[in-house]
Amino acid sequence: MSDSDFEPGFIPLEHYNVEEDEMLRRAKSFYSQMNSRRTTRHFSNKEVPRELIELAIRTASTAPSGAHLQPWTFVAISNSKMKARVRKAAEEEEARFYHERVPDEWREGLAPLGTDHVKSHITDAPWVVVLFRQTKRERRGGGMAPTYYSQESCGIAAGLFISSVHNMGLATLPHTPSPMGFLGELLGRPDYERAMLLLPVGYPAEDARVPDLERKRLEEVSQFWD
Ligand code: IYR
Repeated sequence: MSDSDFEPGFIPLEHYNVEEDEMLRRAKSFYSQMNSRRTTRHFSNKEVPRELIELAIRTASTAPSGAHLQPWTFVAISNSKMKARVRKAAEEEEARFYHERVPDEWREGLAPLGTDHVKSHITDAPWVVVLFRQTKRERRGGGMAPTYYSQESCGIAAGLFISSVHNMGLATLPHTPSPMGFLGELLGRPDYERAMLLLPVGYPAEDARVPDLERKRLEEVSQFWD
């Protein structure tokens, strides 16, 4: 098939063949690498070059998305004053959550994680990245139009961001201060963007700890119809 056989707007897929035993080797190696990822709340304040954060955002932005609209904005903050303002506002919301709003069964579910309203990771980590989901987009001809499957699209992008950060040897934590409206206000985002995740990125602290948790077995998370 020559290039001219393609419909306008299409180009040939660049795909290279991988032998099956090499596939298995790569699949095992990637699984092992990802299985070593843990979420910690303890970050060092050691600096991280901006280029690494840019690469994590570029990687996240390779995610497939509804109608290829890429309905996300990653706001990366290293400015100490802004991190302090974000932390203060997040802690105010979280204090209300932990002291007033959290239902008993949710409190039970959180107990093994040892979380509370104190969010030191926001000022300890050298970078805080906030993922905003775009519920609308600017239309080429002017005016606004919807985005499609933006939750799914941003969820996939977040997964790629987390994988990229882990793969480069740094740590991150998907933090969900609730409600998150304050982030759009503080960071000056348009009202059609909704904050979805706050991700501190940095080196884990020397004495970083993680809860002693296990992952579900394959049989618990899958069903096969061979
Ligand atoms: N947003 C709160 C509570 C919280 C909720 C879940 I679900 C977690 O997995 C962890 C925390 C907080 O960030 O502390």
